[in-house]
Amino acid sequence: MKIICASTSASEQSTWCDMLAAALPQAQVFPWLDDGPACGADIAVVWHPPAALFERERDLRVAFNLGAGVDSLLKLPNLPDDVVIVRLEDAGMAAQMAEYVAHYVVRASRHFDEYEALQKAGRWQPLAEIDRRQWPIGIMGLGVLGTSVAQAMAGLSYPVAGWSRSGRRLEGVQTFAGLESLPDFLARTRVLVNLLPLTPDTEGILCRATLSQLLPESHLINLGRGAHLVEEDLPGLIDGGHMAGAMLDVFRVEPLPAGHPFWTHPRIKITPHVAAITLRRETVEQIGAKILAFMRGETISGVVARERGY
Ligand code: NDP
Ligand code: OXD
Repeated sequence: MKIICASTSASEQSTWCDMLAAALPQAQVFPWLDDGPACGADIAVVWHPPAALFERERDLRVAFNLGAGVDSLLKLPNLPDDVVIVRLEDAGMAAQMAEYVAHYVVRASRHFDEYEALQKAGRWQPLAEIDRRQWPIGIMGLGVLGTSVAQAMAGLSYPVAGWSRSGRRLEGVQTFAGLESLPDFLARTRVLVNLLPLTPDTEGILCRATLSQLLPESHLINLGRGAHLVEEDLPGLIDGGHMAGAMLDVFRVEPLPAGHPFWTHPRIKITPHVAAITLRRETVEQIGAKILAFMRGETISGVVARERGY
């Protein structure tokens, strides 16, 4: 069994190689080298690999993505049709996503920003009690991560709805299916959480036309990909008073360029694509087990449907 590992930096790559070699002692593990020879790998483990990988390594049967989103991998021009693409499923990311959303919603709905300001002013002043009916949360994408967020927020008694292609059902969550139901889903939502994969169908889906259908004083939490959001549309919706604020983890250009208006907008909070970090131990455990199952000819989960784009 030969595995080639390609990641975004030499040090990242060498950590993944060491961990994969320790988890799969029967495998030969090779780091990607820009000017190296082909190593005849049948398996690739990758995060944003160079396009040349799939030109040089002609024996590949399967590529395991070191993340949940496969948008950049599927865009590689020379990705062979017969290489199976497998994405990461949860591996510790679902709990992180739930924490991220809970942090934002609880902070906003329980007035924690105002209490911070009151403390600075030396004032003891209880604010209005929470009315959870005023905080309907809508989650776009009810997959592995969206489901975790939906269950966590429903567990905190917020009204939760989820929107997906198939309209998959989830106990305690109102579900909506497909484009025709998007207006109804948006019209009942005050906190919109995006956990869609980036595909030709979802690019630019967070724009003036959709965001202006949200309830007044709405909030956006974008955790999917930067290209889901038409970035120019957001500040105007907030400054105009229709939206109350946003928390963004992903951007069209990452790192977010210096001088970008999001850096300084008073009602936009940003984090540097860390909403759910790939956890090394859980990831190697998952990919290691799937590699063994794949090589035994077993069916594995997380195989990407190329025609759907996720
Ligand atoms: P899944 O594949 O498990 O779930 C995707 C969900 O999106 C499914 O419910 C699917 O519907 C729905 N969906 C896809 N296309 C459409 C569409 N056109 N219309 C409506 N619904 C659609 O993915 P994950 O939950 O594992 O991950 C989601 C995304 O989160 C990743 O693709 C990645 O971009 C992002 N991510 C971001 C991270 C960060 O740190 N910011 C970390 C990890 C992931 P259906 O159920 O019907 O198939
Ligand atoms: C992912 C990511 O897709 O880190 O896993 O964004």
